[in-house]
Order: sequence, then C-alpha cells, then structure tokens
Amino acid sequence: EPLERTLVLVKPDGVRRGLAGEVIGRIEAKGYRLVALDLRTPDAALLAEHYAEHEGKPFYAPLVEFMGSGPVVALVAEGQRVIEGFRSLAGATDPTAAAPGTIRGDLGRDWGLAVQQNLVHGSDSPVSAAREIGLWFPAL
Ligand code: DAT
Ligand code: MG
Repeated sequence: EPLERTLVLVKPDGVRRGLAGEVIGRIEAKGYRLVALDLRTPDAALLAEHYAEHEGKPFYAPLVEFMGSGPVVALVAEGQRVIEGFRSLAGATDPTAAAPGTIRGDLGRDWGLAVQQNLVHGSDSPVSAAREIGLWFPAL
C-alpha cells in the first residue's frame, strides 16, 4: 500500500489546555511519522478556504471565529492509511459521543457553545488531505 499523508490540527482549545503534546504523542505512538509541524494562529482567509465545505451551515461563523481565536498546531503525518487511521484516533465529531480511547472521547466534552470544541481536525479523504496540506504547508 502507498504512503499517505494527512493534515492534522490541534485546535485552539487543545493548545490552550496544554494537550498538543498528548495529541502528537498519540500520533507518534500509533506509528505515524511527522513530516511537518507548526504553531500558528490562522487568519480568516486560510480558515475560509479550509472550511469552505461548511459555508452556509449554522455553525460556520462560530467555527471560523473559534479556530482563529488562538494558536493551533498544524502538522502533516505520514503512513499507510493515515487518513483513516487518524480519524479513528480522533473519534466522533461530537466529543460527548466519541468513544473512550479516542482523543475526543478521552479529552473532550460539550462546553455548551455554538460550535463543538473537539480538540482536533483530521483530513477526511485523499482529496481533502491534498487540498488541506497545500493550504497549510504550501512548500510541501
Ligand atoms: P469533523 O471535524 O469530525 O471532520 P465536520 O467536518 O463535519 O467534522 O465539521 C467541522 C467542525 O465543525 C467540527 O470539528 C466541529 C464543528 N461542527 C460540526 N458539526 C457541528 C454541529 N452540528 N454543531 C456545532 N459544531 C459542529
Ligand atoms: Mg471534517
């Protein structure tokens, strides 16, 4: 099977809570390789492109505001089936429903806000991964 790459973000809630290392550790412990890593606060233009598929949904504006509210850790991880594998490590979108053992299930909860503050983003397909890696790490 060919090597795959995925874009992972530790969202502002994860960085604020000091959980970036925990997330990176789980990715490394699973056996994936880090190929790029950066701490930055994304601007509105990057977030609009990153979340273009959600434009028009009720949580879109709160999502973009939240994602720009502080630094995120952006990274590219590599390995066979890493796209599926990281989504599995992350768990379900809703951290209350996410299974224990997953990042969201172990470390996340509902905070009563308009957007799910669910700690991490992971690309959901090879096409999304290529697009997102190009946005966040144009030099790769
Ligand atoms: P995922 O991050 O699991 O790929 P997604 O792409 O459907 O989920 O949504 C992007 C983000 O938007 C998600 O991580 C949190 C937020 N979100 C999604 N659905 C939501 C909802 N129904 N209410 C509030 N926030 C939501
Ligand atoms: Mg998604």
